[in-house]
Amino acid sequence: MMESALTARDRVGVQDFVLLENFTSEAAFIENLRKRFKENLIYTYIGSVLVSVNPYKDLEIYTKNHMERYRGVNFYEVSPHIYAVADNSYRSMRTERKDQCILISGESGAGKTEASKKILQYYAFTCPASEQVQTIKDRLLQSNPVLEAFGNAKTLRNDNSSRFGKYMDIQFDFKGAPVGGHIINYLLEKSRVVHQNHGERNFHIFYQLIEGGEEDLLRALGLERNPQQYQYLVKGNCPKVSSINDRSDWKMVRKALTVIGFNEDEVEELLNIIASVLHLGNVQYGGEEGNVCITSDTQIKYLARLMSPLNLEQASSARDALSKAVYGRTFTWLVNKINASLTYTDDSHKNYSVIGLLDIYGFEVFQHNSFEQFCINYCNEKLQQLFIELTLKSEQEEYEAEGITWEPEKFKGIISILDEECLRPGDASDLTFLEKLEDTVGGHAHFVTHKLADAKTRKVMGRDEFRLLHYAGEVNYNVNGFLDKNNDLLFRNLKEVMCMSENKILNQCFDREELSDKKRPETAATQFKASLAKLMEILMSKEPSYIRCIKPNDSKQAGRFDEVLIRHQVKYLGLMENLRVRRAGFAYRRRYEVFLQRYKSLCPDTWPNWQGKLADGVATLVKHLGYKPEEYKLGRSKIFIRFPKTLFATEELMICAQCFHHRHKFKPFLSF
Ligand code: AOV
Ligand code: MG
Repeated sequence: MMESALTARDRVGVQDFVLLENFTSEAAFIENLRKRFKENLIYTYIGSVLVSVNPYKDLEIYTKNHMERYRGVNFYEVSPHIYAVADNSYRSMRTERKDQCILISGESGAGKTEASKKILQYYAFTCPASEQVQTIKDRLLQSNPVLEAFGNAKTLRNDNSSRFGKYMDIQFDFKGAPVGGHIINYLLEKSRVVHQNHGERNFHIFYQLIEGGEEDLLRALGLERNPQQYQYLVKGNCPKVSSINDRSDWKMVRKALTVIGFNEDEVEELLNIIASVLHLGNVQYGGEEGNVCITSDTQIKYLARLMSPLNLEQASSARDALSKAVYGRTFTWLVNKINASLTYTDDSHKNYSVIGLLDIYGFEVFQHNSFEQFCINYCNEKLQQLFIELTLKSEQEEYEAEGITWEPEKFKGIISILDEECLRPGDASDLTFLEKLEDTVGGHAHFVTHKLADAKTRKVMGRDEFRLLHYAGEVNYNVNGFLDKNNDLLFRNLKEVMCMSENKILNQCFDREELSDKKRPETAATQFKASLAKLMEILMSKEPSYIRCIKPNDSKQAGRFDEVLIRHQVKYLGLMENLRVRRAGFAYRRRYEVFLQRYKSLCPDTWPNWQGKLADGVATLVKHLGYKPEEYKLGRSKIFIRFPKTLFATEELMICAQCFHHRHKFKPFLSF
């Protein structure tokens, strides 16, 4: 039924925070998010930045019809959507001939991976295609289930948590067709292969294979259809997840591998590796201290010979190091294989433009945080820093004054001390690393340890922990295992065995040259740091768009808007500063044709179509609307409006007109 403009806004809020009357009020900001969330309007803009709140339920807003609706349409003509961001980047790439990137950020479970998939689907559907291009489109889409199977896992924060960082270039030819792609992966959380915290799982692929693999296949791999049989799958005591169907996922992954171009032999070799890791995990040791042997006789014999001179702990950790290396390298091999399948060979298409999609692992805090969380949170901090530099520069000082940033440079200090301890012969240990940290960064306001803490903090810190105050919150890191994980070493003789493997994939993963290389390989943290520095360069060379994902609650539930949690994210994502920057200067600018198209019905002289020059049409229109000279300026191709209230008034006129006269002729602006 008819609804006045005011009640419409009351109900669904404003679709661009720039239109908020009380734009400096955080409460008003959150209230607007809440209203929209209640109406299933999960997307809202801050200018061109898209804020997205995870609905935790399937919404009917990703259909082909929706994709059609956003194709080639200007940002502000339709309600906020991730498709609008995708389309806008695409059009900028085509018209301005500048490479684009879409940066998706937010904490673990906020919806980054889903967002990146929706963008890819949008391009696959809306971009032109020939037969060859169709193959690339299919492969681009199918790379997701494969990489998720091998690189995602259930954590306490997210049932499908990315355990690696991913940057994907989509390459477009001069016709705007996607002709190729390239993926860069960042530090996979390999430790998950051998250990999972309570309530978490190993990587999806293990369960998919065991639950979904055909009888013959499992027999050939010597696997039983019961995850509880495998040491590497029981640590988290969580074999089943209600939101995950391992069996149907298996079918999907199996098909995806074929689309990507795996032949039967390659699939077999890949699965042999996955099964070997499970078997390896079941290798148990016994015997006297200092001379243990393998007690499970069905297991691979060579391990006995290789690992006997070790004590129980050393033997187990050598075994686990092998499992991690095998899995980690296989993952990288998989990414390379996908990249090869996405390489467009036609020379005439060498000249392409690019849209890059960044989907990293989000900021995360657990009861127990280790080296992996340190790296993940460091990565998030870097990305946040980039966002501040590129969009909030004018507000940076205030932002820092609020105490919510900590330059990622500080991490470098921690990483170099960690490296020093890793290289130092003698008594270096996780605890000496902690002591060194106390000596060197101990004075920093955002760093504290048990020894340095005040009485209150000390109560919630272990003696083997250090605490960092990140932009997104405080995290206690337990130093246990930091040195080993950073060293990431594998016994030389195990490497030798892997080099001799008949499995073609393993053979490519373990290169003989590595054995003769005398140089010590770079530590994990240093490699990661370098790869992130390169990533920042890539991102800086492109025109960025931002999607800021918000997690509405900690229980993965639909419809629950946890205000405390959301306020925290609004704060640390810098959304209020973002809004302030947008509002500074002319709040609102729009191209003449867009402005005229939208509001032409409000003036008899411009309705139904303005025949003359666009600028004159806009001038006629605003005059009719009673805009005062100080309220606006006409540029070469755009109108600039100084005060949002002017825009409110016009928008409200529009909504009234829409309600009373042309309801179905216009796309609503303030209502969905
Ligand atoms: P993340 O990528 O940000 O976390 P995901 O994209 O995996 O988070 O989202 C987590 C879960 O939230 C998904 O598995 C969906 O169930 C749900 N979800 C997210 N976005 C949507 C949406 N637009 N519509 C419906 N459901 C959604 V992490 O990888 O853990 O940092 O590291
Ligand atoms: Mg993810």
